[in-house]
Amino acid sequence: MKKFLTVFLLAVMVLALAACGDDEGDAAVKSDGSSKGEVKTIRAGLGLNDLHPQYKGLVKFKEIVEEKTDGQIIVETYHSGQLGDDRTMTEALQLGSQEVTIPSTAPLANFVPEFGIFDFPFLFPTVEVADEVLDGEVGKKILDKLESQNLVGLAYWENGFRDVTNSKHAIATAADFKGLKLRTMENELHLEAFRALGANPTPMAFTELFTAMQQKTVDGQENPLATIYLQKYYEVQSHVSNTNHVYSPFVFLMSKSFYDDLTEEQQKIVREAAIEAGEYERQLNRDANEKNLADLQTEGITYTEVTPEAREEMKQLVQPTIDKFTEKIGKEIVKEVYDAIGEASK
Ligand code: TK8
Repeated sequence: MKKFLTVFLLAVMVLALAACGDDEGDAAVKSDGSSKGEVKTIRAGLGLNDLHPQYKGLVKFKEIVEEKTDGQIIVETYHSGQLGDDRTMTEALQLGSQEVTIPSTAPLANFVPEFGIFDFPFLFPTVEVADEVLDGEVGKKILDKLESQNLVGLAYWENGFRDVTNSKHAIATAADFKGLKLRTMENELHLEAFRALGANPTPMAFTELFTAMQQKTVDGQENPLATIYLQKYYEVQSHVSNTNHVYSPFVFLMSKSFYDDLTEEQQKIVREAAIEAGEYERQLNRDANEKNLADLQTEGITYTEVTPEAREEMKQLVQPTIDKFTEKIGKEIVKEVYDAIGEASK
């Protein structure tokens, strides 16, 4: 009996040691066999699918970070709303149950109102001006406001100039918006701007959009060409117009609690990787614009060119919305953005 107990206790000790050994196995081991310390995992979720430049940019971020940290930080990538929509993933970052998401600025206006400025219709004249303003002083000032929401904004990426699609008729002038049921992002300003154009807008999470168009709950939506083509909206929409009514940035968001737990060197690596991958993503998005439009037409979508005069009329109609939200968000910061646009446009 005594012998049995001795063997049993020995077996228990061996198993306990082996179990401890497994925990050690979780710590990354460098090529020379030395321990890298605890491996940190970034769960990065996107709303768009894996064909979109946004996902390709995230893969670039993953490659840079895993290489530069020698595997101390690993990045798990999720697309097509697998982890939720922009708003719910942003809330997950605040709670610390997810580490990265890259939403459009529009839903972010619900967390930091100043992001609403980037939804002012016809704000940015070109992508070059947008880059200079967003990557400059006032863009950084607005990113820094995320910290009060337990979020860190590491970089601006590109969603792009937004165009309207619908399943009813061509949109050439503001009058063509009349009565159209258009899905907008969950943002007061978008809603009011499309009401001012005569549409009948409804806010909806991106993850519900395709089904809503399929079931004719909405007649149309507005997004950049890459999204319209790569999410196959040509299957449920018959018309697209180059309204270019808003230039949408994405924001590379990280959970502040996760960021604060990184070493200074790791913080530098993830910040620089988000910027480098963002430059890559912006270029991918721009290079594909012409082909996306051509491919949409090949798939049977009717393209309508909006004339400068028609766009000017749209600008007049949405000006009261811009004036109202300038008051709401704050005249000073809005002026800073417009001044930066003026500078960058010279
Ligand atoms: C994707 C969204 C999308 C946005 C929208 O997560 O909601 O229409 O333009 O890109 O952020």
